[in-house]
Amino acid sequence: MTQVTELGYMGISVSNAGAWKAYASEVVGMEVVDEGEKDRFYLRLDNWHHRITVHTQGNDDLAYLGWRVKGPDEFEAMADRLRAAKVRFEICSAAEADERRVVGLMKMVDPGGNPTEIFYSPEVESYRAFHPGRPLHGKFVTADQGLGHCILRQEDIPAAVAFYNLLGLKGAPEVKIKLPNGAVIMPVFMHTDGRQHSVAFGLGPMQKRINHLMIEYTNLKDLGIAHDIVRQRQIDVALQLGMHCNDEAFTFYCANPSKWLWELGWGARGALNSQEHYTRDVFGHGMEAKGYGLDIDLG
Ligand code: MBD
Ligand code: FE
Repeated sequence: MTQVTELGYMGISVSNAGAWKAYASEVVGMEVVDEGEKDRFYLRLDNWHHRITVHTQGNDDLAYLGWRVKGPDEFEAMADRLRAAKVRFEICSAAEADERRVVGLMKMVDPGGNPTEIFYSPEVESYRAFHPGRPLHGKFVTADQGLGHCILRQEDIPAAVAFYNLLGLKGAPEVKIKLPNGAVIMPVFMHTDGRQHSVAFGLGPMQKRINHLMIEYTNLKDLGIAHDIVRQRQIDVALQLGMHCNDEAFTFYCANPSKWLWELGWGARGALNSQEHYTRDVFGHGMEAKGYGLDIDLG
Protein backbone atom coordinates (compact mmCIF):
# COMPACT_ATOMS: atom_id res chain seq x y z
CA MET A 1 0.00 0.00 0.00
CA THR A 2 1.19 3.49 -0.82
CA GLN A 3 2.11 5.45 2.24
CA VAL A 4 4.13 8.42 3.29
CA THR A 5 7.42 7.20 4.74
CA GLU A 6 8.25 10.08 7.06
CA LEU A 7 7.68 13.72 7.98
CA GLY A 8 10.30 15.23 5.67
CA TYR A 9 10.18 18.99 6.12
CA MET A 10 8.32 21.84 7.73
CA GLY A 11 7.79 25.53 7.00
CA ILE A 12 7.28 27.96 9.85
CA SER A 13 6.41 31.64 9.84
CA VAL A 14 8.17 33.88 12.35
CA SER A 15 8.27 37.53 13.37
CA ASN A 16 11.78 37.71 14.83
CA ALA A 17 14.30 36.25 12.37
CA GLY A 18 17.31 37.24 14.48
CA ALA A 19 16.00 35.54 17.59
CA TRP A 20 15.19 32.45 15.56
CA LYS A 21 18.68 32.23 14.06
CA ALA A 22 20.23 32.47 17.53
CA TYR A 23 17.81 29.95 19.07
CA ALA A 24 18.11 27.36 16.31
CA SER A 25 21.90 27.50 16.16
CA GLU A 26 23.21 28.52 19.59
CA VAL A 27 20.61 26.72 21.71
CA VAL A 28 19.57 23.73 19.60
CA GLY A 29 22.65 23.27 17.37
CA MET A 30 21.04 23.42 13.91
CA GLU A 31 22.85 24.91 10.93
CA VAL A 32 21.43 28.25 9.75
CA VAL A 33 21.58 28.65 5.96
CA ASP A 34 20.86 32.15 4.67
CA GLU A 35 20.97 32.35 0.88
CA GLY A 36 20.19 36.08 0.83
CA GLU A 37 16.48 35.65 0.10
CA LYS A 38 14.50 38.51 1.65
CA ASP A 39 11.64 36.46 3.04
CA ARG A 40 13.22 33.25 4.30
CA PHE A 41 16.19 31.32 5.62
CA TYR A 42 16.73 27.62 6.22
CA LEU A 43 17.59 25.27 9.06
CA ARG A 44 19.71 22.26 8.18
CA LEU A 45 19.82 19.13 10.41
CA ASP A 46 21.62 16.68 8.12
CA ASN A 47 22.73 16.68 4.51
CA TRP A 48 19.35 17.63 3.05
CA HIS A 49 19.32 21.17 1.67
CA HIS A 50 17.13 21.98 4.67
CA ARG A 51 14.56 20.44 6.97
CA ILE A 52 12.91 23.66 8.11
CA THR A 53 12.19 26.77 6.03
CA VAL A 54 11.80 29.83 8.24
CA HIS A 55 9.52 32.34 6.50
CA THR A 56 9.87 35.79 7.99
CA GLN A 57 6.24 36.82 7.31
CA GLY A 58 5.52 37.12 11.00
CA ASN A 59 2.71 34.68 11.80
CA ASP A 60 4.63 32.86 14.55
CA ASP A 61 2.99 29.57 13.67
CA LEU A 62 3.33 26.50 11.47
CA ALA A 63 3.20 27.34 7.74
CA TYR A 64 3.11 23.78 6.30
CA LEU A 65 4.25 20.19 6.78
CA GLY A 66 5.89 18.09 4.04
CA TRP A 67 5.34 14.31 4.00
CA ARG A 68 7.61 12.15 1.86
CA VAL A 69 6.71 9.30 -0.48
CA LYS A 70 9.34 6.98 -1.95
CA GLY A 71 9.23 8.08 -5.57
CA PRO A 72 7.16 9.00 -8.63
CA ASP A 73 5.08 5.77 -8.66
CA GLU A 74 4.09 6.21 -5.02
CA PHE A 75 3.38 9.89 -5.72
CA GLU A 76 0.97 8.94 -8.54
CA ALA A 77 -0.65 6.25 -6.42
CA MET A 78 -1.13 8.73 -3.58
CA ALA A 79 -2.76 11.23 -5.95
CA ASP A 80 -5.13 8.47 -7.17
CA ARG A 81 -6.01 7.56 -3.60
CA LEU A 82 -6.73 11.19 -2.63
CA ARG A 83 -8.84 11.65 -5.78
CA ALA A 84 -10.87 8.51 -4.99
CA ALA A 85 -11.45 9.78 -1.43
CA LYS A 86 -12.52 13.18 -2.79
CA VAL A 87 -9.80 15.05 -0.91
CA ARG A 88 -9.08 18.36 -2.63
CA PHE A 89 -5.43 18.74 -3.58
CA GLU A 90 -3.31 20.44 -6.18
CA ILE A 91 -0.41 18.95 -8.14
CA CYS A 92 2.18 21.71 -8.10
CA SER A 93 4.18 23.23 -10.94
CA ALA A 94 7.88 22.59 -11.37
CA ALA A 95 8.54 26.09 -10.03
CA GLU A 96 6.64 25.35 -6.82
CA ALA A 97 8.46 22.03 -6.43
CA ASP A 98 11.77 23.87 -6.97
CA GLU A 99 10.84 26.30 -4.22
CA ARG A 100 10.59 23.34 -1.82
CA ARG A 101 13.77 21.74 -3.26
CA VAL A 102 11.88 18.61 -4.32
CA VAL A 103 11.02 17.02 -7.68
CA GLY A 104 7.32 16.15 -7.17
CA LEU A 105 4.95 18.15 -4.99
CA MET A 106 1.24 18.30 -4.17
CA LYS A 107 -0.51 20.57 -1.71
CA MET A 108 -3.69 20.24 0.32
CA VAL A 109 -5.11 21.22 3.68
CA ASP A 110 -5.71 18.69 6.47
CA PRO A 111 -9.09 18.58 8.30
CA GLY A 112 -7.72 20.94 10.96
CA GLY A 113 -6.82 23.51 8.30
CA ASN A 114 -3.08 22.79 8.43
CA PRO A 115 -1.36 23.21 5.04
CA THR A 116 -0.10 19.75 4.11
CA GLU A 117 2.24 18.76 1.30
CA ILE A 118 3.31 15.41 -0.14
CA PHE A 119 6.58 15.22 -2.06
CA TYR A 120 9.19 12.94 -3.46
CA SER A 121 12.92 13.39 -4.06
CA PRO A 122 14.31 16.07 -1.76
CA GLU A 123 17.55 17.83 -2.71
CA VAL A 124 20.32 16.10 -0.77
CA GLU A 125 23.69 17.86 -0.59
CA SER A 126 25.84 14.78 -0.26
CA TYR A 127 28.93 16.91 -0.91
CA ARG A 128 28.35 19.21 2.06
CA ALA A 129 28.80 18.02 5.62
CA PHE A 130 26.26 19.08 8.21
CA HIS A 131 27.90 21.89 10.20
CA PRO A 132 26.10 22.34 13.54
CA GLY A 133 25.47 25.85 14.86
CA ARG A 134 27.22 24.89 18.09
CA PRO A 135 29.49 21.91 18.71
CA LEU A 136 27.53 18.65 18.87
CA HIS A 137 28.82 15.31 20.15
CA GLY A 138 26.41 13.51 17.86
CA LYS A 139 23.83 14.58 15.33
CA PHE A 140 20.08 14.81 14.84
CA VAL A 141 18.00 11.66 14.39
CA THR A 142 16.56 11.96 10.87
CA ALA A 143 16.79 9.55 7.87
CA ASP A 144 13.83 7.11 7.89
CA GLN A 145 12.64 8.67 11.18
CA GLY A 146 12.06 11.99 9.42
CA LEU A 147 12.48 15.43 10.91
CA GLY A 148 10.65 14.69 14.16
CA HIS A 149 7.05 14.74 15.39
CA CYS A 150 4.49 17.42 16.02
CA ILE A 151 1.17 17.96 17.76
CA LEU A 152 -1.34 19.72 15.51
CA ARG A 153 -4.65 21.46 16.02
CA GLN A 154 -7.65 19.37 14.96
CA GLU A 155 -11.29 20.07 15.78
CA ASP A 156 -12.72 16.86 14.30
CA ILE A 157 -10.55 13.99 15.56
CA PRO A 158 -12.21 11.17 13.53
CA ALA A 159 -11.84 13.29 10.36
CA ALA A 160 -8.17 13.88 11.18
CA VAL A 161 -7.57 10.15 11.77
CA ALA A 162 -9.29 9.32 8.46
CA PHE A 163 -7.15 11.88 6.60
CA TYR A 164 -3.84 10.65 8.03
CA ASN A 165 -4.96 7.02 7.46
CA LEU A 166 -5.37 7.97 3.81
CA LEU A 167 -1.75 9.18 3.81
CA GLY A 168 -0.81 5.78 5.23
CA LEU A 169 -0.23 6.68 8.88
CA LYS A 170 -1.59 4.40 11.59
CA GLY A 171 -2.54 5.17 15.16
CA ALA A 172 -5.23 5.37 17.81
CA PRO A 173 -6.02 7.05 21.13
CA GLU A 174 -2.87 6.19 23.06
CA VAL A 175 -2.40 8.12 26.30
CA LYS A 176 -5.13 8.61 28.94
CA ILE A 177 -4.55 12.03 30.49
CA LYS A 178 -6.55 13.40 33.42
CA LEU A 179 -6.98 17.17 33.13
CA PRO A 180 -6.98 19.47 36.21
CA ASN A 181 -10.78 19.81 35.78
CA GLY A 182 -11.18 16.03 36.07
CA ALA A 183 -11.95 15.41 32.41
CA VAL A 184 -10.06 12.56 30.75
CA ILE A 185 -8.64 13.06 27.26
CA MET A 186 -6.98 10.47 25.07
CA PRO A 187 -4.89 12.08 22.35
CA VAL A 188 -4.25 10.16 19.13
CA PHE A 189 -0.66 9.43 18.06
CA MET A 190 -0.02 8.44 14.45
CA HIS A 191 3.02 6.84 12.88
CA THR A 192 4.66 5.60 9.71
CA ASP A 193 6.99 2.59 9.80
CA GLY A 194 9.76 4.71 11.36
CA ARG A 195 9.31 7.05 14.31
CA GLN A 196 6.99 5.95 17.14
CA HIS A 197 4.77 8.92 16.27
CA SER A 198 5.12 11.59 13.61
CA VAL A 199 1.92 13.51 14.30
CA ALA A 200 -0.49 13.65 17.23
CA PHE A 201 -3.64 15.56 18.10
CA GLY A 202 -6.47 15.75 20.61
CA LEU A 203 -4.95 17.76 23.47
CA GLY A 204 -7.90 20.17 23.41
CA PRO A 205 -8.35 23.67 21.96
CA MET A 206 -5.18 25.32 20.62
CA GLN A 207 -4.39 28.92 19.76
CA LYS A 208 -1.87 27.98 17.07
CA ARG A 209 -1.84 25.26 14.42
CA ILE A 210 1.02 23.56 16.23
CA ASN A 211 1.73 22.85 19.90
CA HIS A 212 5.24 21.49 19.49
CA LEU A 213 7.87 20.04 17.21
CA MET A 214 9.96 17.24 18.71
CA ILE A 215 13.50 16.80 17.43
CA GLU A 216 15.93 14.25 18.68
CA TYR A 217 19.68 14.06 19.31
CA THR A 218 21.65 10.85 18.85
CA ASN A 219 23.87 11.65 21.85
CA LEU A 220 22.49 12.31 25.35
CA LYS A 221 25.29 14.86 25.96
CA ASP A 222 23.77 17.17 23.35
CA LEU A 223 20.37 17.08 25.04
CA GLY A 224 21.94 17.83 28.41
CA ILE A 225 23.95 20.73 26.98
CA ALA A 226 20.83 22.11 25.24
CA HIS A 227 19.08 21.97 28.61
CA ASP A 228 21.98 23.84 30.29
CA ILE A 229 21.84 26.59 27.63
CA VAL A 230 18.04 26.88 27.92
CA ARG A 231 18.42 27.31 31.70
CA GLN A 232 21.32 29.81 31.34
CA ARG A 233 19.25 31.91 28.94
CA GLN A 234 16.15 31.59 31.15
CA ILE A 235 14.06 30.31 28.27
CA ASP A 236 10.63 29.09 29.43
CA VAL A 237 10.42 25.34 30.09
CA ALA A 238 6.82 24.07 29.87
CA LEU A 239 7.55 20.46 30.87
CA GLN A 240 10.77 19.53 32.65
CA LEU A 241 13.04 16.64 31.72
CA GLY A 242 11.21 13.33 31.73
CA MET A 243 10.57 10.12 29.83
CA HIS A 244 7.41 9.53 27.82
CA CYS A 245 5.31 6.40 28.08
CA ASN A 246 4.83 5.77 24.36
CA ASP A 247 8.11 6.51 22.53
CA GLU A 248 10.15 6.25 25.77
CA ALA A 249 12.04 9.38 24.70
CA PHE A 250 13.89 11.42 27.33
CA THR A 251 12.77 14.98 26.57
CA PHE A 252 11.97 18.47 27.80
CA TYR A 253 9.85 21.22 26.25
CA CYS A 254 11.19 24.75 25.82
CA ALA A 255 9.60 27.82 24.27
CA ASN A 256 10.86 28.95 20.88
CA PRO A 257 10.95 32.65 19.86
CA SER A 258 7.46 32.28 18.30
CA LYS A 259 6.03 31.19 21.67
CA TRP A 260 5.20 27.64 20.76
CA LEU A 261 7.24 24.68 21.98
CA TRP A 262 10.18 22.67 20.79
CA GLU A 263 10.48 19.29 22.51
CA LEU A 264 14.17 18.34 22.53
CA GLY A 265 14.75 14.65 23.06
CA TRP A 266 16.99 11.62 23.02
CA GLY A 267 16.62 7.86 23.00
CA ALA A 268 13.16 7.31 21.50
CA ARG A 269 12.14 3.83 20.42
CA GLY A 270 10.55 3.30 17.02
CA ALA A 271 7.02 2.37 16.01
CA LEU A 272 5.68 -0.84 17.58
CA ASN A 273 3.97 -3.58 15.58
CA SER A 274 0.71 -3.40 17.52
CA GLN A 275 -1.18 -0.64 19.31
CA GLU A 276 -0.66 -0.11 23.05
CA HIS A 277 -2.04 2.53 25.43
CA TYR A 278 -0.69 4.19 28.55
CA THR A 279 -1.90 6.09 31.59
CA ARG A 280 1.23 7.95 32.75
CA ASP A 281 4.79 8.81 31.82
CA VAL A 282 7.81 6.82 33.05
CA PHE A 283 9.26 9.69 35.14
CA GLY A 284 9.61 13.46 35.21
CA HIS A 285 7.98 15.92 32.80
CA GLY A 286 6.87 18.11 35.73
CA MET A 287 4.83 21.16 34.72
CA GLU A 288 6.65 24.48 34.86
CA ALA A 289 5.87 27.44 32.55
CA LYS A 290 2.10 27.66 31.89
CA GLY A 291 0.23 28.92 28.87
CA TYR A 292 1.90 26.84 26.16
CA GLY A 293 -1.01 24.42 25.75
CA LEU A 294 0.69 21.69 27.77
CA ASP A 295 -0.61 22.46 31.24
CA ILE A 296 -1.15 18.75 31.78
CA ASP A 297 0.09 16.28 34.34
CA LEU A 298 1.69 13.33 32.57
CA GLY A 299 2.90 11.75 35.82
C1 MBD B 1 4.75 12.98 23.45
O1 MBD B 1 5.75 13.20 22.57
C2 MBD B 1 4.03 14.08 23.85
O2 MBD B 1 4.37 15.29 23.35
C3 MBD B 1 2.99 13.96 24.78
C4 MBD B 1 2.19 15.19 25.23
C5 MBD B 1 2.69 12.69 25.28
C6 MBD B 1 3.42 11.57 24.86
C7 MBD B 1 4.46 11.72 23.95
FE1 FE C 1 5.80 15.24 21.78
